Amino acid sequence: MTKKISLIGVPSDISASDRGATMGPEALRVAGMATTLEKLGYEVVDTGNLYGPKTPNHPPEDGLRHLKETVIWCQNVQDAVYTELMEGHFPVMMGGDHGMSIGSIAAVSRYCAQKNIPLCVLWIDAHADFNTPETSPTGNIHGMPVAVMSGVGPVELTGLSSVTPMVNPNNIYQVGIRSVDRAEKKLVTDSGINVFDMRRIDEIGMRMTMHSIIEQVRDKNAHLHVSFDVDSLDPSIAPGVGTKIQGGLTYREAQLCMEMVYDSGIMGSLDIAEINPALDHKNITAELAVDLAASLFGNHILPPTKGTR
Ligand code: 4U7
Ligand code: MN
Ligand code: MN
Ligand code: MN
Repeated sequence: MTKKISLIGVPSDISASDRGATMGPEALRVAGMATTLEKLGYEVVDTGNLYGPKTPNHPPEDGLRHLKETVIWCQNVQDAVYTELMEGHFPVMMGGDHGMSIGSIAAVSRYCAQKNIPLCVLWIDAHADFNTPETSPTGNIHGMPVAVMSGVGPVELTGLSSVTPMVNPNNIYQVGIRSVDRAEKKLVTDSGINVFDMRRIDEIGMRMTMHSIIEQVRDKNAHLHVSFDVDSLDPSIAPGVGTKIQGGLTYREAQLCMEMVYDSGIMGSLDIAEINPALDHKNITAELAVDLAASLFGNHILPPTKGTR
């Protein structure tokens, strides 16, 4: 992993239902994102916040809310992320609602095509985010990015990258899932994405879950993009999110997930999405996200001992 990290703020709630994720990047800064990573030995540049249209709060049109505005945000994210990747920097997107990942993954898909390496995505979320305008109960585009990157959805979004689909659905790995809408279920099942839902994590544990995912990504010699929706965490430890679903990842499950990703050495880019400071208490959700990000970048309790893991 490169030692140069570029923080990119995406202060948008354009594709969410609740307002407030616009304040997510600042909450992560206040929680010490840059200094935490610097202490781990990285050179960190905070590139500041991207700009985009303000949230008009319109109802859905043809099953989509704020499509035009979301496209502009995602184009801006795509440009910034592609530039950082081509510079050899590790981009960390500080969201912002999860719609921004359409932009970041569009960029990563172009970067991987350029370098001729496969792309895998680790999607850590309570939700499958596989809705389409036809299935979505809300029309909110933050519930659609996994479908879009798989090539399913409005062409304004699926066509944002020159690579289609942006990611082969067999290369998408979901962890933490526990809320899939009625009509979304069939799409998820038919898509071929790999879903480790909460029941499966209960049954086999986080260690086997991550072991299995990491082995597969390693075999594919792929770039791993990690997209971390903080609503994957149990709402008792991460209340600052719009769509709280009980039965989420515990503190230790989440830490182990991040620690194992770091040890694998395969992560190449990261989104931290859906922190909503308007719904948080004393910034604890952003602080937890920074704590977990530290593990993703190598903050071990003790240095790993050979042979024990
Ligand atoms: B998030 C929802 F209906 N499925 O599509 C939808 F329950 O990025 C929620 O994972 C989507 O936070 C949540 O609107 C999107 C809803
Ligand atoms: Mn999400
Ligand atoms: Mn979610
Ligand atoms: Mn959410």
